[in-house]
Amino acid sequence: MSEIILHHYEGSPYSEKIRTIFGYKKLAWRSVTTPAIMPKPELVALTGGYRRAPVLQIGRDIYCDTRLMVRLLDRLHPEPALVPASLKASCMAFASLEQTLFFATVPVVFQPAGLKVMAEQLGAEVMPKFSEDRKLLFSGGTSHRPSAAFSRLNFLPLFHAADVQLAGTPFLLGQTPTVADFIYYHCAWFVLRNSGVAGSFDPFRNLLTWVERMKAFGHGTPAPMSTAEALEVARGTAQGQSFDGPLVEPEGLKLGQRVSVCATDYGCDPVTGTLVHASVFELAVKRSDERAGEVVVHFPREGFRVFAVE
Ligand SMILES: N[C@@H](CCC(=O)N[C@@H](CS)C(=O)NCC(=O)O)C(=O)O
Repeated sequence: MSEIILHHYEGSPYSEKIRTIFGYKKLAWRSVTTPAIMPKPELVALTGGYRRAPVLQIGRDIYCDTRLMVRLLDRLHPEPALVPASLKASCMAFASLEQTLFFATVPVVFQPAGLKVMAEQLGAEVMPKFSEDRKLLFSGGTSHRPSAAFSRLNFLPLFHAADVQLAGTPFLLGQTPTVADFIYYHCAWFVLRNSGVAGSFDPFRNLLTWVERMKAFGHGTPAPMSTAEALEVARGTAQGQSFDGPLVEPEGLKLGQRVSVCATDYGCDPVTGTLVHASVFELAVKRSDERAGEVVVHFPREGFRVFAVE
């Protein structure tokens, strides 16, 4: 089987979700660093337009969105499971809470004390462009940049609830971790890695103990890879990965048709190609790129829309 390649950057919370899952599943992987802001020419050569972080690559198959990556990783490496059958509905409930949690934490980091540290972390040249980039990220989507008012209403209740729950159990849904823990963890990590605002978690002692438990999983075994090498892997792989779930064609569309797929919430840049699979779990589009060759780009069905193009 081809290696798992993760395109990500250090400060990305959703990337930390996947890196920590690699640690929990004890996986070896190749690490390609992408820019935190546009332009991301090599990443876009692989995805065809999708710009968010992280992106997972196996050979010529490119997986967008961590929700799909969680399914893929449980399929390829079932033990330990992120979504055990006995907790499936509970895991889905946490998954639907993920964006609320993330949007509650972003404004905490974007307070003046957090921004100061963030500027040091991102580097003097990136920071001034960051705000403009994120404005563009949210243009054309159904979501707005998370506001301080939203955070004030959600941050404390959501993390207080987790703190209370973690008083009686080592992980959110019991004795072993599930995807619920990785969802909460990457949001907490985003705040805790920023010394300007990390103190926001001081009241939550059980949560802080759990954070140490999560951190102890590490990141598995990463080995660096250049973007050029990742493009070469895509070009040089003939064998594709299997698809996720039985065929359920989207309304009015057929396999083989030329389509565009894009996220509906933010980062809505369309990816255009031939529809090669559609199930209730994923949409897959085959496209050809000068640098990446023929690739198959996979998206979750949820949170993405697909439409015919000429
Ligand atoms: N639903 C997506 C969200 C991904 C996301 O929002 N990632 C952030 C970074 S943590 C992002 O892409 N920000 C813009 C960028 O990095 O260009 C997922 O689960 O992968």
